[in-house]
Amino acid sequence: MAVEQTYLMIKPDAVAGGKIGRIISRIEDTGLTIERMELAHLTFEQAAANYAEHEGKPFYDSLIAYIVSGPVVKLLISGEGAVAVCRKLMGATNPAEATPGTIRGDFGLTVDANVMHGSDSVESAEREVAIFFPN
Ligand code: IDP
Ligand code: MG
Repeated sequence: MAVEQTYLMIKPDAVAGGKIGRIISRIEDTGLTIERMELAHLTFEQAAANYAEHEGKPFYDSLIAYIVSGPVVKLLISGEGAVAVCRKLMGATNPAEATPGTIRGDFGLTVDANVMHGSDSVESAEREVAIFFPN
């Protein structure tokens, strides 16, 4: 594996639910490096750019409305195999199917408010980092 960057985001349900600290602890426990971290309210344009691959799907409109509904925590993470390490740490998209011990398995309840976003490939990560940390 190579040193990679990945983009993670703690979603509005987890921020509102007071789970930032516990989620950050789990990210730190992996040994990966937190390069940037910022509490922010996403613009509609950022949300649409991040989820462009899902445009036209039945859940797209509610996904965009949800992700701009409250503050999120944006994270730029780096380290050996960072993309795959973080996907494993997050668990399956649907918290009901996510393994206990994963962030979604432990802190999530529904697929539409599933605690975290994480880039699914090195290519996605490059695209997403450019959207959320342009400087
Ligand atoms: P991922 O977040 O695990 O990469 P994606 O398939 O990329 O999953 O979907 C993006 C987000 O869209 C998910 O995190 C979830 O919040 C939402 N989503 C995905 N599939 C569904 C669905 O069937 N119903 C409602 N929301 C969904
Ligand atoms: Mg995805």
